[in-house]
Amino acid sequence: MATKKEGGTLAEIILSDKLKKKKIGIAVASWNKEITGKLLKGAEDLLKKHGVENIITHWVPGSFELPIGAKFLIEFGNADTVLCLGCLIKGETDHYHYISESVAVTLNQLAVMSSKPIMFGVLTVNTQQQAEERAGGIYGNKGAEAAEAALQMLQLKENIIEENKPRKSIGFGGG
Ligand code: DLZ
Repeated sequence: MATKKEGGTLAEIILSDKLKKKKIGIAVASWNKEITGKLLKGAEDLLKKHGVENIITHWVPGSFELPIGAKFLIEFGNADTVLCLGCLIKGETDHYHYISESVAVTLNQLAVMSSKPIMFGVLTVNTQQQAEERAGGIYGNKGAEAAEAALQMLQLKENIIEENKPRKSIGFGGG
């Protein structure tokens, strides 16, 4: 059972200038483009609302190619985070299961191995209508939610780095 998302958790957060300058990569799948285009728009609108301008977007053929697209964006595009946007609609064969499982697992591995937030903004639905409902319809826009989660994770990373910076001792001599 899907739940409607009530408001964004980032609504009250003002991003620091440092966070606003982060490079946001977006890998978006061309399959089901009428849906993924809406996810992309939702993500871009949310990022711009928070003052994030450094966005690089690249299209990949289908959701199966999102992990390698994300890796390219990190390794060669120097992205600080990557939003992966796709739409898998269940068909008559098992194709959907192989792709969704492998994409979810690989994106998480990539995030953990690179220490960079990689967002799973991939709809896995049974029908076109369910996809529409999650791409700016009654269940919100999962592209915008992926963007919001990325900002939250970048903020968390910065907070942890800041908290663990070695402190300069004032030092009163005496070795
Ligand atoms: C082949 C395929 C199928 C059947 N369905 C989808 C889909 O619903 N959503 C999607 O993003 N991609 C689909 N693809 C394409 C695969 O993701 C991939 O691009 C091809 O298998 C080539 O590797």
